[in-house]
Amino acid sequence: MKLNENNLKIAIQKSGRLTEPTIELLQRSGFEFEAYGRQLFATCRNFPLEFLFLRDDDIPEYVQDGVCALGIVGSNVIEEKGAQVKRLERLGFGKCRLSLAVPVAEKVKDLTWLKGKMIATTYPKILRRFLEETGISASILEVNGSVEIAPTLAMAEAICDLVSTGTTLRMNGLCVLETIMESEAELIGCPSLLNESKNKLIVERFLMRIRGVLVARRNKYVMMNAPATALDDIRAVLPGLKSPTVVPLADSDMIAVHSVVPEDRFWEVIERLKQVGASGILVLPIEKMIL
Ligand code: PRT
Ligand code: ZN
Repeated sequence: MKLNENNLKIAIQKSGRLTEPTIELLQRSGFEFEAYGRQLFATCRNFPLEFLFLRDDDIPEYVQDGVCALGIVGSNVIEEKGAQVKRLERLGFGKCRLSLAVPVAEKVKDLTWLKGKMIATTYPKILRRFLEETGISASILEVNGSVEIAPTLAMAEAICDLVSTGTTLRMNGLCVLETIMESEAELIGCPSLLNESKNKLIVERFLMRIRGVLVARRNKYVMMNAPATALDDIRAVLPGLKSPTVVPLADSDMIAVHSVVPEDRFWEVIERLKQVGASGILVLPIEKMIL
């Protein structure tokens, strides 16, 4: 298989935590391609797009340098590499926090404890910036992996590492002292390539498809029955994109109301809808949503 030079290229993680959700997002957005095994790239069957499978650490630079027009990688890697890329969209998966953690047994109260201590991390740049901003003079030990065992091995007194469930910290007798940054997978682009006239339209079409899935994931389609007299109250509760669809029912005192409700306010809205008289509430996932 040969790379088609005219196609837009997108860098994605070859094998790791972001690989599966990235491929799932792209396929759900309608891009058809094979993503198996150890191949370096794949061609999209129904869109002028090539997928390059890389180590996540290399993705920001590949996009900055224009080897790929687009890339999907964690905010933590983008920040650590300091790459000059356009941050196009937060993707809602691969969520974690970059945190400072210390031994539970030390009963540390605040950041000043770190003064003069050694902190092990794979994120020296982000950590250095944080220490400068907070005026704490501590040393940084750069390690390549298994950061969490550094305190047990007496290599460092604290660590700065990614945390998601917190299990790894707990298993190593550590706890979070401070969170430095929140991270999730992001879609990034090469500023100069995105602006090239030959790419503009294709990038726009790519973004519309991705955003169609992202917006749909953040919303639910809600249908309910209610007394016609409750309509004003229901409208006041619904945060909908535009006015809800209202359908008369056979029983003339009743109406059906359809609307879109954001996922993050979902239960609050449903509870209030019930309070103002809605019943038979049906909730449906949305496949795609184009604004
Ligand atoms: O081979 P390659 O270089 O491509 O992959 P990698 O080994 O460097 O990265 P990978 O696949 O482990 O992670 C890719 C990205 O996933 C990271 O850059 C983050 O943006 C994101 N991510 C989300 C995480 C985590 N959650 C996570 N929990 N990356 C790593 N972890 C590790 C963390 O380092 C720690 O060891 O999981 C452990 C903590 O997890 P909990 O659940 O025990 O708290
Ligand atoms: Zn990596």
